[in-house]
Amino acid sequence: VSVERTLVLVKPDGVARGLTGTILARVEAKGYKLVQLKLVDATRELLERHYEEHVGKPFYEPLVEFMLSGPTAAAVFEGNRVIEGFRSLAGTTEPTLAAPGTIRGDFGRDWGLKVQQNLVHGSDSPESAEREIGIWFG
Ligand code: YYY
Ligand code: MG
Repeated sequence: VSVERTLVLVKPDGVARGLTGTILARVEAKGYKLVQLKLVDATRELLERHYEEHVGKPFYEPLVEFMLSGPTAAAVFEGNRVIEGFRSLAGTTEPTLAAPGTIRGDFGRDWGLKVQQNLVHGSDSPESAEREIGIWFG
């Protein structure tokens, strides 16, 4: 087995729509262990660090503005291959294309160009997970 930790965010759209518990419950029901949890009013500084790899891309500024629009639920989950496993639960980035049965596929609205409103974030590698958990939980 390969026990990992991953950062899971329920983004401001998910919190505002009252889906925080529903989303976290799916991850727990899969068998992953919730090890940290808090509600965060993200700052621009925090988001610049979190989305460092996307600085300069066309969607970067709207993404940051969206993430500043309300609180985010930040969680750390632990489990065997949870990094890949959570991304599989989340579904692909664009909610319209995300498969039914995934978080984004079941709850994501078609926001047209507002791809950033896709409910959740999950770390994409062990290195990203360690970096992102440090940013959100210190
Ligand atoms: O890891 P994931 O969240 O699925 O996608 P990323 O490529 O890391 O992009 C981060 C975030 O940026 C994505 O969740 C939505 C937003 N975004 C966007 O608004 N427009 C794009 N063309 C690509 C990503
Ligand atoms: Mg990503």
